[in-house]
Amino acid sequence: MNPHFDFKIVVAGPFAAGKTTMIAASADGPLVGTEAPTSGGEAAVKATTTVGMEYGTLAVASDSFSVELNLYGVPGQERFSFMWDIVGVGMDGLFLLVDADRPETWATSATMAAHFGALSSTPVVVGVNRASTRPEVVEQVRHAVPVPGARYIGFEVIDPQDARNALLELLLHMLEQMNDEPAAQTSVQVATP
Ligand SMILES: Nc1nc2c(ncn2[C@@H]2O[C@H](COP(=O)(O)OP(=O)(O)OP(=O)(O)O)[C@@H](O)[C@H]2O)c(=O)[nH]1
Ligand SMILES: [Mg+2]
Repeated sequence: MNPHFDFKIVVAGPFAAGKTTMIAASADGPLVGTEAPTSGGEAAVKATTTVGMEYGTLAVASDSFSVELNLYGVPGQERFSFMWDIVGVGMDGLFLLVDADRPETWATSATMAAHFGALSSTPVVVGVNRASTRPEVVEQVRHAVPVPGARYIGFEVIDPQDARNALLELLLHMLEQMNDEPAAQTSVQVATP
């Protein structure tokens, strides 16, 4: 029987970057969420915001092992930032979201990367939402949100296939770091596409 691994991935990023949308799109089942109505200026951006933590899972298979990715979303709003420390305990990888269309939020993405980087030196993928066909924006983000050792990808959080592939990129990054060798030959796919 193939070995099985459980990994904890934290999905972080500024308010309205698309964290909840990404976990809902990529998880195997419905996510466990903590949405509440937005208030103040945020209400003009969207109707609800994550106030606690959200959780979903994604099963991944390969020829030689199986993996359960446990996806934990954190609130983007600074006033809930104490949750970042709580949710970050024991994380194996960080997926940091950046919104390609709101460069005014990029500094907040960088702040969050530094916050989680201080908690743990796990592998990081910086996912640039709304940038699957805009490599030039991904390059801009690479400079504006510098995260040592991170991989940068452009994708769409609302596209389940795209969101899952982005998470698989982080998984490969994590496996490489575990084995200290390139995982280019490792083929992983979602267990139930
Ligand atoms: N059309 C479109 N809408 C998007 C895309 N990405 C995000 N959205 C929308 O942008 C909003 C993102 O909201 P959430 O997923 O709640 O963002 P979040 O990062 O979880 O926000 P907080 O938890 O409140 O910090 C939602 O209204 C999404 O439907 C995209 O690529 N295309
Ligand atoms: Mg959310």
